[in-house]
Amino acid sequence: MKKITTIASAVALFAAASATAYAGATLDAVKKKGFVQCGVNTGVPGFASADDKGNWTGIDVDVCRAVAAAVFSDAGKVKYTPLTAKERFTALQSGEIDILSRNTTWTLTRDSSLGLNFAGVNYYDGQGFLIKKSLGVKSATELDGASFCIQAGTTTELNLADYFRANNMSYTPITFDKSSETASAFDAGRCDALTSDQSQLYALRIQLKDPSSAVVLPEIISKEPLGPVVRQGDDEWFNIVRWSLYAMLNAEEMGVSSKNVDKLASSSKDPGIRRLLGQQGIKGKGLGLSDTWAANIIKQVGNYGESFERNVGQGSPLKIARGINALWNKGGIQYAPPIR
Ligand SMILES: N[C@@H](CCC(=O)N[C@@H](CS)C(=O)NCC(=O)O)C(=O)O
Repeated sequence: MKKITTIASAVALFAAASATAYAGATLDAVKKKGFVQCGVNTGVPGFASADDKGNWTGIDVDVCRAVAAAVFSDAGKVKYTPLTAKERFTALQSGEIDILSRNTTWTLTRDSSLGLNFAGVNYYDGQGFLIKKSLGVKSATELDGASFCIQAGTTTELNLADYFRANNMSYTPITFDKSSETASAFDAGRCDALTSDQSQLYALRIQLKDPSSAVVLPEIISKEPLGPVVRQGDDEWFNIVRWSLYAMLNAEEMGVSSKNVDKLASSSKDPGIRRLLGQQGIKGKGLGLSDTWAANIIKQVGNYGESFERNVGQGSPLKIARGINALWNKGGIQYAPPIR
């Protein structure tokens, strides 16, 4: 009995010691190497994709850029690691990347037993279906017996199984590791339908040989809150990632954008704006950052609305409406705690 107690307390001590040793370690390591290593997807337009010069853009990429702007006053200090759905969590757990910002759904399992922490939600999504127009189907409930092109290692796989079981229908999954493979298999007619987060369906559809040959069905069968993820055990880094996103949301709410941030920093008398831009209040102290951490994010990356419109909204080929991703006071559910 005594032995068991000793082993148990040794384990507890080890856990406590490693948690303590880890606090703040990521920020120190990131500062030392001079960049943020960010895990992104292998290419989903609007979320993360690289041009032929290797420049990455997308709403997920903007989270990485925001953190770099907060830490280094330079949004360009990011290196990207493209990851498939199956590879992403190991890359974060092993320390290969500092942040995973890859259309990743916040779930209980991932937030707890994988040893990870979700720092917020940068896009509220839900799972949908893309089908060939020629199938003549109007609703997902008519898809009994259909085959689905689907990506391995995703919540998509799990939700599809739940949906078909709940509706007493059968289906055949055809799984792939990369979205490009999933999309070309669908294009080549290897499956009746493709299912993924709805935003990604729009991104995949524009990559088809004939985008007008496919339609997105109206059903949304799940909740997919997508957001940046960090390792458990480093609260300082977790806070930096979480508040980098919150700074973008608060900036939109206060009407502070990349265009007016300099002017407002020097002339605004609004106490909320002054706190956001490091003119008064706690400034960068709580996060261990410079006083202009949020101003740097807004100037170099933009506020949340600017990032949304540029990457997935009206300024992008996807033209996705803000919908539930509008701010809480504009009919949506995007909401950030106050900076004070
Ligand atoms: N949000 C879901 C799905 C994420 C996912 O991996 N979706 C695919 C479907 S398009 C994707 O982004 N693939 C990009 C890639 O292979 O890099 C999850 O977290 O499991």
